[in-house]
Amino acid sequence: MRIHQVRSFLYRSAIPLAGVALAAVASAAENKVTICHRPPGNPDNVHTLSVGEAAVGAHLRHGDGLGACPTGCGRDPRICDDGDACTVDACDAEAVCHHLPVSGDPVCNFCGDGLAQPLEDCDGQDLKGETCTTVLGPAFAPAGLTCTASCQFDTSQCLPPDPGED
Ligand SMILES: [Ca+2]
Repeated sequence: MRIHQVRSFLYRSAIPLAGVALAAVASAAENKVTICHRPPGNPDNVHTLSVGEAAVGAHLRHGDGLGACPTGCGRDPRICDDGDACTVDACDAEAVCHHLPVSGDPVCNFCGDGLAQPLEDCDGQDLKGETCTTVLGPAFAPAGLTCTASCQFDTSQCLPPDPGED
């Protein structure tokens, strides 16, 4: 073959060969399955494996699971415990810890539960027994004290005593 004939032959051959090579790679990738492997006799060594499709049945029979092994709190929800008795600790489906404040407990500060806890001036109707007089002094009548949505006293409605009260 002359050089232009060789080039032409290589060009014609390369395309089908590249196609075969790509098909082999794709086929190899399709035949791999991700499993969570629990080694028999060594259950603490749980780890994610990629195995051939043909081996999946045997793995499932000895207790492995399909898909990657859970990680983080998905594997051990106890790691979400923040040691704070005023939060409810939970692990969600994405293995992310959540710490939700406890509502309605006399010790746990939770603004909006209607109970004035230690770090709050007030909460809703619970003014801890305070009045305009106790908060602002004797120059104000008792009535008018309210609580803001952020659990602080609102004294905007506090007024001096009615002069007729004397
Ligand atoms: Ca509260």
